[in-house]
Amino acid sequence: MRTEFITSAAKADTFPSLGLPEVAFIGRSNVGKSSLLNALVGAKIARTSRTPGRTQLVNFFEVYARDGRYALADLPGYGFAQAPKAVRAAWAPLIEGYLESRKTLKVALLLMDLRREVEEDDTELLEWLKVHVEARGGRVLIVGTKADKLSKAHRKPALQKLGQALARPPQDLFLASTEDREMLRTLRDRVEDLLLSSETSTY
Ligand SMILES: Nc1nc2c(ncn2[C@@H]2O[C@H](COP(=O)(O)OP(=O)(O)OP(=O)(O)O)[C@@H](O)[C@H]2O)c(=O)[nH]1
Ligand SMILES: [Mg+2]
Repeated sequence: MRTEFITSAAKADTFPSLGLPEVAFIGRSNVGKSSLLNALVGAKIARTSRTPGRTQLVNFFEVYARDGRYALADLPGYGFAQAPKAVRAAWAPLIEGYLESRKTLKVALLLMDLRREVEEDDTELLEWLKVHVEARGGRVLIVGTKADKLSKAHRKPALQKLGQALARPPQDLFLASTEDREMLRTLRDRVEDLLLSSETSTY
């Protein structure tokens, strides 16, 4: 598996036309989007940071996997109160522009920190994903991140609680930790299956 950085874009009209099925990493600032992307492809290719709200662009990558090629989109995080007003104001149109225009978006990963409660902006985002992604036949998976920060016994219950709060079925819920190969493999297999299987892959 090889991954290449394609480009960064600040506006929908500069998003690249890749002609590949795409998976997007979406979620609150600092939830671990860039880290999970890196862990899934096994390369330090997306920039991560301890300071929330750093990624204010959509970053596109191309993956050459055993079963085919696909694209990854690392999106900027939302819900960071300390971000400058201009940054917060730019977020919604950028994400909505992405969701509206990205016809190749097959899988949206909505990342949620397992240790946090679901908040209003999370449910609002899920509504956008239903309207833009699911309505077009794409899939939305919920990923509970930083599982390593919880004891083993608390992981599944925390994930189930997330699923209930967001009203999503158990088969669409995944645990993730950048340190857990088994979790990463399970998630990657599911995502690649959705992206590359003949029924959904028309690109
Ligand atoms: N313990 C643990 N820490 C993690 C994990 N994933 C990410 N982190 C940490 O969480 C912080 C934020 O990670 P990022 O991947 O930059 O988060 P992001 O969602 O891309 O953040 P923005 O781009 O700012 O929205 C970093 O300090 C990471 O090291 C994980 O699975 N386990
Ligand atoms: Mg990031």
